[in-house]
Amino acid sequence: MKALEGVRILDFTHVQSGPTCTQLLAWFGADVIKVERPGVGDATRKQLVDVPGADSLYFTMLNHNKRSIELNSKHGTGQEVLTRLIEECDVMVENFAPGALDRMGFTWERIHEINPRMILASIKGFGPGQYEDCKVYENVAQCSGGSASTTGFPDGPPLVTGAQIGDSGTGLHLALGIVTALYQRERSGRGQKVSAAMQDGVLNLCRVKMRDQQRLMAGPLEEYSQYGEGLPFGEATPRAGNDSGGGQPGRILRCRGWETDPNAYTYFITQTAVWGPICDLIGRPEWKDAKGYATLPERLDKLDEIFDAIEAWTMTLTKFEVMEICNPLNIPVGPILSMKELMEDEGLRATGTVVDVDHPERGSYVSIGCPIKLSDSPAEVVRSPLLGEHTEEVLSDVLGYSGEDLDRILESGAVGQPKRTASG
Ligand code: CAO
Repeated sequence: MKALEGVRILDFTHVQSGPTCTQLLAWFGADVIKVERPGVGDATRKQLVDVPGADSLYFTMLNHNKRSIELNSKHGTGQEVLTRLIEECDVMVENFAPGALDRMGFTWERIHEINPRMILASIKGFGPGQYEDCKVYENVAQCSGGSASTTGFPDGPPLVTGAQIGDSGTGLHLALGIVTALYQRERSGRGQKVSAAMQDGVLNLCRVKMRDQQRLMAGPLEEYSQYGEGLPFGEATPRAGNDSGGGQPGRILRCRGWETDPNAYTYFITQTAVWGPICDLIGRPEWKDAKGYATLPERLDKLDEIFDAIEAWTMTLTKFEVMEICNPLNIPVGPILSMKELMEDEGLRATGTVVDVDHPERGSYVSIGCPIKLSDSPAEVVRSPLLGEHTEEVLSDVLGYSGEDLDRILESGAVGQPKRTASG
C-alpha cells in the first residue's frame, strides 16, 4: 500500500510549478487525474520538442504516474463532468493565471459548496496585494523573491539560478500544504484552501539572505569575500559570488583539467574544526598557529590569500581526487557535477533518483525519480499519460457514467476526439 493510496487528485495544473506538486503526490500513491484542454493539452507537451510528433521531455519529466482526461471546462457538458470530478476527488490543484478558475465558474465558494471536504490548492505568482493579478514564470519569481539580487558576483549584474526554485520550489511548498490540509481534514472533516505564491516560496528559500540584511544594518558582513577585499557594503544584502551562506568560508576552486573542462572545479569549505588538516594538506603547516591565521575571525580578511593557496593544491588534482583525500579528513568538499555526470551516476540510478522510462511515442528517456524516499511507500516511476489517454476510463470507472449517458458525454465535444491508447 502506498502512503497516499485512496487520495484522489483533480490535477488542473500546467507548465512546471503545479505539475511538479501533483507528480510528487502521484509518486506517494495518490490517483492523479490531469484535466487538459481537448486537442491541446498542457502547453509543455509541444514545447522544446526533441522527437517530432512525441510529447516533449518538458512534459514527460513533469507528469509521471498521472492519468489524463481531455475536458473543456468552459463547455456546458464539460462543466457537468468537472462538477462530478469535484464531488469524487479529495484535492483540486491548479496554477492558472489569477482569476481563470473563477471565470470558468468554479470559485472557491462554489467548489466548497459542491464538496465541503475538497481541498483547493493554488499556485499564483504573487500573494494578495499590488501584484496579485500578474502572470508569473520561473525567472520572474526568482527576481521578485530575492534570489536574483543575491546571486552573482558583487561587480556583476543579478543572476538567475538553474535550480527552478520558483516553479519546482513552489510546487514542493504546495505539496506540503496539501498533505497538511489532508491531515487536518482527518479531524475537522472539512476541506480548506491552500495557497502558495511563487514570490513567497522563493523568499522562503532565501531566508539566510534576509538574515544577512538585518546583520548588515549592524555592520559589514565579515564572512563575505568583499569584506576582506576592502569593498564597501551598500544598503542591501550583496551578491556573494560563491561564498558559502554560513559562517564557514567556502569557495569554488579550480581542479586539474579546468582549462578545457568547464566543470573541473570543487567546492571547498574551510571548516574551523579542520583548519589544521587543511593547512597540512596544502603545505602551509605554519598557518595552524600563526598570528592572523590561527582563528576564524583573524582569517576573514585574508580569504583571497588562503583560497589562492588551497587552489594551488586543488589544481594539482581532479575534483574526485580532492574529494577522496578530503573526505576521510572531514574536510567538506564537493565536486561540481555536470548534468552528463549526474545522468550517468550509478549511485543515483541505484536509489531510483535517476531512472530510465519507456514511452510509446519517444522510446526510452532518462528522468529524475522521486527525490524523497519513504521506506514503506517506495515510488515507482510510470511514464506520463498521452493526451486524453484515460478520458473514457475516468468517465466510467471514477465518475460512473455508462450506456447512453457515457455516449452523450463522449459525443458532446466537451471531451475531445476518441482516444489514442498506449498501444496506438
Ligand atoms: N478547458 C477550457 N479552458 C481552459 C482549460 C480547459 N481544460 N484549461 C485552461 N483553460 C483556459 C483558462 O481558463 C484560461 O482562460 P481565460 O484566460 O479565458 O480565463 C486560458 O486557458 C489560459 O490559462 P492561463 O491564463 O492560466 O494560461 P497562460 O498560458 O496564459 O498563462 C501562466 C500561463 C503560467 C503564466 C499562468 O497560468 C500563471 O500565471 N499561473 C500562475 C503562476 C504559475 O504557476 N506560474 C508558473 C508556471 S511554470 O513556469
